Formats: sequence, C-alpha cells, structure tokens
Amino acid sequence: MKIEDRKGIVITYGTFDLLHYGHLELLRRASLLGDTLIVALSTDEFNSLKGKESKIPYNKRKELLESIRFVDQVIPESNWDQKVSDIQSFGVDLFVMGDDWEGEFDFLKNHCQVVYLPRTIDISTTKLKKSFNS
Ligand code: C2G
Repeated sequence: MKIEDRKGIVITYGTFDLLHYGHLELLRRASLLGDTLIVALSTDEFNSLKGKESKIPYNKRKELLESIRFVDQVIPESNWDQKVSDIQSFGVDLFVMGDDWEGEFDFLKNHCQVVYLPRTIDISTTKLKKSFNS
C-alpha cells in the first residue's frame, strides 16, 4: 500500500466484559478511522487494580474480540502506564476511547491523535450484571 494511502493504526483500551453492542459500536467506529485496529484488553489482574471484577476471563474476552472482523490485533493491557510505549512500539496514529473518558488521555496528544467517541446509551456491563442478578 502506498504510504499516502495508509489510513493509519488505531488503538483503544478496555475491559470489554460481557461484550455487548455498546462495545461493538465503539470498535466499529474506531476501525473506520484507520486501516488497522488494535485493542489493548485489560487483564484480569489489571481489572482488579481498576476496581472491576470481570465475569469473563481474559482469554475468553480476547477470543471474542479476535472474532470481530474489524479487530486486527488484541494485546494485553496490564497497567495504566503502558499507553505511550504501546503507541510508540505499534506506530499508532490514533488513540480512541468512549467519551466517558473525555479529556483523561489528552496527554497522549504529544504522541498521536486522540479521539473520544460518544458512548452508546442504554447499555453497559454494569446494567447487564444487574439484570442477571435480578
Ligand atoms: N463503551 C461505549 N458505550 C457503552 C459502553 C462502553 O462506547 N455503552 C466504550 C467505553 O467508552 C470504552 C470501551 O467501550 O471506550 C470499553 O469499555 P470498558 O470495557 O468499560 O472499558 P473501561 O473499563 O472504561 O477501560 O485504560 C483504559 C481502560 O482500560 C478503559
């Protein structure tokens, strides 16, 4: 592919527990902003650091994400501080997150473009967990 045709490498981070259409819409829109989408998936250990207990173990969450045709690669997210080195080692052009994170990752603008996309309303892992427990 000619360099000028390269739309770029996109990365996004998350737990993606109980994968649902809100996650899918984020990933789909992120994938349309480049020609390669990398997902940095929170490990089970990092989730406990985030104060989140994921219902689905990392290897299954990874398998689900890898089965999505517009996800090109899944890497582990094991700490809060790996983003700059990820951006550098993967040659990332664009960092994307849902806008519940608006502003939180603006420091990455020194390394790549940063875009926050509107969250999909009325769906969340927390809601799904609550509905299972009802
Ligand atoms: N998301 C969304 N719409 C929803 C739910 C989630 O757009 N209804 C987006 C979030 O904004 C996030 C991504 O889907 O960009 C993954 O969401 P989570 O799995 O909840 O990720 P989070 O726990 O916010 O982890 O270092 C960053 C963290 O790992 C982000």
